[in-house]
Amino acid sequence: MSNHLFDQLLPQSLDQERVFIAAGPGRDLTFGALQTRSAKIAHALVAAGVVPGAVVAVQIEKSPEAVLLMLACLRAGAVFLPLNTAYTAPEISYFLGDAKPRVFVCDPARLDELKPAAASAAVAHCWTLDAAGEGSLTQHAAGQSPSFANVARGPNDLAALLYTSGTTGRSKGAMLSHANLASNAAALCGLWRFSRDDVLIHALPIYHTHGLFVAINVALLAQAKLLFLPRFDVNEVLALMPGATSLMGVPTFYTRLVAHPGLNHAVSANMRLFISGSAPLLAETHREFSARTGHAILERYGMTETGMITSNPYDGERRPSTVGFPLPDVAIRIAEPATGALLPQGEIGVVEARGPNVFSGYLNMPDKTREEFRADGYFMTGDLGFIDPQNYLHIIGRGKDLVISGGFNVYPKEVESEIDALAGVLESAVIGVAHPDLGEGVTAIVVARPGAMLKSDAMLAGLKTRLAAYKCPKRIILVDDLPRNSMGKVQKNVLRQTYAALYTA
Ligand code: MLC
Ligand code: AMP
Repeated sequence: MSNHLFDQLLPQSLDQERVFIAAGPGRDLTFGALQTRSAKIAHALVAAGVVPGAVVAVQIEKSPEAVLLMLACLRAGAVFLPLNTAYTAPEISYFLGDAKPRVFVCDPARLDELKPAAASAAVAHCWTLDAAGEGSLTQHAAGQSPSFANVARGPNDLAALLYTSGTTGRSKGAMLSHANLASNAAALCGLWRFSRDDVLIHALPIYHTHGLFVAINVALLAQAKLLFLPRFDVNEVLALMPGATSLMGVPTFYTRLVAHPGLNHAVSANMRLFISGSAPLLAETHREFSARTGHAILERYGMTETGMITSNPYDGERRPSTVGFPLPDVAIRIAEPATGALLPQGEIGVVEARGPNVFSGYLNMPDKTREEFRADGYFMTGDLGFIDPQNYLHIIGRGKDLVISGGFNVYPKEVESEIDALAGVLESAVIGVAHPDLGEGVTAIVVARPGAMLKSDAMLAGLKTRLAAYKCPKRIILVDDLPRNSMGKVQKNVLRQTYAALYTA
């Protein structure tokens, strides 16, 4: 039966012996193994009561088996919900409560800690999978048949649920359909000329759009090979480069590569393409990378809700500080944020996008969904930008209060709420401050209650039990009061100016 996305990613005719994921001795996955081993997992899911449309949530380390699980979910008609491995138990509790998965797969080391969250969300099965591919999931799959009749799924059926933090503090589950993912993968594969000859260094996490759908789906469509690293390590990436053709990364990958003496023309001679996205790439990094390697980094722009929206060209000029042109079938426009009135080319406004890549809405949040779409179907990204005379899109800031640290989004409101809940805190303001490694560093400006003695270390320790480590402030600054405008609103722009040189001075 036809399964829209899976049939495109893994047609039956593939060369079964070819390696898709190279992940070290004994861990490689061939295209044949992708079929047979994902079939076994799909049977295990169905046996656990995963019916079409049911959610399967996972918080697992990166491994080839995690990719098999994603494919198994597609085949079983389930909705795959990957969660950041850094999330704490309170964070997981929210996601499980909102998405109500039938099965939750977590790391065996965290099973005891996370079981109560699963129980209170009435999750039927809590399974485990570790970085080595071991766990109860593997045991459930072991005795199953290596062939599976895929559940029929059409273009509009949901394939994945990805949470993005909300400006109000509550994370929103973006519902992504088979067609959203299939259309984006096909567009990128063509645009970036991926083929069977490609060997892509995969050092990104696989719980976000970038590492999961951009990297894995494009490589699958092209029948390329992935060199799978558990995480980004600059030495390992440089060591793999002579045997690879391409790299996808967040800007921090590139600033770290540029800072390494081993980056040069020789080491990158076999590479054909370096792609950057998820956060702004500094023009300076772009230029230095070119000077050191002869390669112009190709910067593209996207979001969880939309997949990729624009990309610099493969053949034409890849312009620093721009994110290029809309993908085929994707339309973008610049509008006045408050009224939605369209702005003339060159003027700065909110970037809006429409196309087959754009999600269908946020789970359980019809009002929020309506608020973020215009009546004619354009999605308001919340990013501010303009289109230059040569039609390149420039992202120059964000209308939304958001910090992007090393490619991870952190919503200040969520961090402020947790800080404000700490004993002795009167109020706080969280801002992003230019950071040489992470792009922006999460920074908290905190006011104590009268008479309270606050200590940054103790505050951080408290925050780490509640918030994923990447959301925790890199610095906490104690002040007597926060700057406010005449309406009483905290002036974050003043704080950003005051602390602009915090990490660079
Ligand atoms: C890790 N830490 C971070 C962090 N990553 N802190 C702030 N920001 C980050 N991004 C914390 C750890 O918790 C740890 O804290 C300390 O920093 C050192 O951790 P590390 O493990 O050594 O860090 P490292 O592995 O070097 O990670 C940095 C990184 C990684 C940049 C390589 O964060 C990364 O791979 N980022 C990619 C994010 C990504 O995939 N984004 C795509 C989103 S999709 P402690 O306290 O324990 O010492 C999207 C759409 C689109 O945006 O367009 O693509
Ligand atoms: P996420 O919600 O994690 O998908 O993050 C999406 C956000 O990342 C976008 O709304 C942008 O703010 C930002 N982003 C992604 N790619 C780029 C880029 N190339 N330049 C600037 N910002 C980017």
